[in-house]
Amino acid sequence: MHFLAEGDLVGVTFWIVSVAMMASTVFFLYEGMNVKREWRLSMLVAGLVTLVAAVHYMYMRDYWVVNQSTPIVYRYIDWLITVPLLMIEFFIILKAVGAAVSTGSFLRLLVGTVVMLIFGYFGEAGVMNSTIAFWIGMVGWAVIIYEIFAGEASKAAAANESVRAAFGYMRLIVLVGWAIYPIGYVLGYMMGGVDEGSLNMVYNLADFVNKILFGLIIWNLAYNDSSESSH
Ligand SMILES: *C/C=C(C)/C=C/C=C(C)/C=C/C1=C(C)CCCC1(C)C
Repeated sequence: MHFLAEGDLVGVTFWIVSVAMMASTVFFLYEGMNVKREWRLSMLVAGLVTLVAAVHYMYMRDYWVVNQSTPIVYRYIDWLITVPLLMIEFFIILKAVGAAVSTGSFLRLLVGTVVMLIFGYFGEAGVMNSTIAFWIGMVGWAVIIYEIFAGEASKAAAANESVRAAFGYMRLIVLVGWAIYPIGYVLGYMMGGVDEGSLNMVYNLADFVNKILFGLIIWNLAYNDSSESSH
């Protein structure tokens, strides 16, 4: 049997995030029952993101505790499911307020996501040169940033009073919160100055911000919009 050791700081961060993901899931699903009908799907998806992450974090935590090395496969399977779900949120909140965005816009986000993650995986798993993989992955992220800051989805959000602020915070997370991952990658694989433990703590912190805080922003939007109209 392998249990978490007192001195395993990285293991402790895996543990904390796995429990936080579970608790957030309950919170999002529970609150989803109290908001206006239009916001229920957004809350459900926020809860699915943290649920999927909670499951992977249980495995990643054990993998780390036993092997003391990066659970690359679990990490990327998790991202491959949760990142598209986070992208879908941009469209669901627009839809909740009746703004229409084309499927082309959504497809661009999806393609950007897949390119970013597949090449990130190739780089981390040693399938290809980590620097080349990194730059191709960066192009994928750039496509996402363009779409939500200057593309169709951003224009639809700008034209709508009730989602404008939340959309702004959500895309700030994609710009700033998401930047933590490539920074960790550069430090861990390209500059060689960071060990696996530190890289995992960076990724764990990033997941906490980008999944839980992101969901809380959506909850805040849904909550305010629901209480305004309840009287
Ligand atoms: C919940 C998980 C999230 C939001 C994961 C996001 C992951 C990224 C933004 C990864 C980005 C990367 C690049 C932009 C370049 C290549 C290396 C990656 C995959 C770390």
